Amino acid sequence: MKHQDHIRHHQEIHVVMGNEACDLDSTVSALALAYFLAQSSPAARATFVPVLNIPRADFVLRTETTFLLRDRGIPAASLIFRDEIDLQGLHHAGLLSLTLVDHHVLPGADAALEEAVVEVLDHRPLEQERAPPCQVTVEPVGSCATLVTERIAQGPPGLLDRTTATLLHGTILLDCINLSPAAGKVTPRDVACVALLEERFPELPPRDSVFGALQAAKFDVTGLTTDQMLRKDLKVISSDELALAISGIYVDLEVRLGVGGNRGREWHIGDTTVTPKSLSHLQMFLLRPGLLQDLEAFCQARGYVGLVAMTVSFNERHEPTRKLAVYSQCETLRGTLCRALEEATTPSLHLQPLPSPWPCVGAFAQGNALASRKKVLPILRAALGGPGAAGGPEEEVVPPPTPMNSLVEECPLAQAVPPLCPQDVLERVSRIATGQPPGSPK
Ligand SMILES: [Mn+2]
Repeated sequence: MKHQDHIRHHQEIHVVMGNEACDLDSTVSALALAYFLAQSSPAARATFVPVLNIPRADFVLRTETTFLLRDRGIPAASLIFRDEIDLQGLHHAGLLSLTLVDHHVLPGADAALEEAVVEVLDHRPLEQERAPPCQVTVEPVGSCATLVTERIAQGPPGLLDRTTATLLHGTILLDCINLSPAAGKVTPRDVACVALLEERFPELPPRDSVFGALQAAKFDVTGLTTDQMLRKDLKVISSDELALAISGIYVDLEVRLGVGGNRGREWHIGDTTVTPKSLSHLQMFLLRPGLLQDLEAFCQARGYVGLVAMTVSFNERHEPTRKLAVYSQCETLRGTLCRALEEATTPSLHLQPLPSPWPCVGAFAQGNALASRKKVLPILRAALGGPGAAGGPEEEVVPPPTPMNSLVEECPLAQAVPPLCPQDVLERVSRIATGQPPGSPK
């Protein structure tokens, strides 16, 4: 049933929705909880709908999520994205109940939906109190999927199926860095939930391979266009008149390994001859076919005066190497930005100029590898000038940055691809989507 029909038939819609970053935790928490609620709620009065809180066009950027759902046989076509459902309209018609997972403060644009919130499941520090009857579960665990797992485990027996368990298991492992205490994210409740899922479903793949595959998928940009690569981990800073994009760049595994059309190829940058094996991540990015046209189109479409691209890679000892490139068609601005980066003292970036294949791109090795984008942003903001630039707003563009993690270098996708499966997931998701109670004939 379409939601317009719900309005016509006065049928209540209960939406379960994650945060606007729509990371794996938000997605899986929404899917698993909506499915559980649909199965466990007594009357089929409401239809439970998991909503992914991004436009469908951005889903391709959440590569760890697309990987896990594809692997579990859940097609993107069965999902419902934020730009496909009129929550305000449903709410105005008095038909919306809203459960928030993996966040609990609605963004300003959604303030009108506040009255519809009936339940919250979140794992970040409580910023907003809600009065009963709204049910609030806010616990400092590593993953919201842990809270969803606990909730399902406390419910009627037999409602946890293998697909849901696989999704929750993978999400907790990814969020809690494979339950590594050293990473500082895992709590005893996350550990207990992973153990519970493994006990109920002994056929779940080993933790290391699940984590490795998800971690690799998160950073894999194979198949993304340059525009999508630039949007995957994008920040924008602006002065009164100018906006500048700063993108973390991840590199295509296939290109890095020199497979496909790149085997045996070589390029000339300045006096240097490079092959795929000797290419740095930055060079690989700069040598993408059609790069200059893509950069220009990217900046023009969004009103950016330029772009700073940053790469990070890690050696066997997990030590980072950082490089950056400054692109702008405006030579003056490009010069200003490059100089500001070269002359910065708080901190000094220790930049070494690198040969660049393009005159409108300045390329540098960043000797101070500890200076992450967080440290580089204020330097660029000051260079961009204009009143208020020093403390100006820094707009985080959805999706937010993918956290850097040295493991990306060592986890080829080859690991752990569990067998593809099941019809029942498809069916189930389409049941949730079309508003049929579980188990009812199609
Ligand atoms: Mn989360």
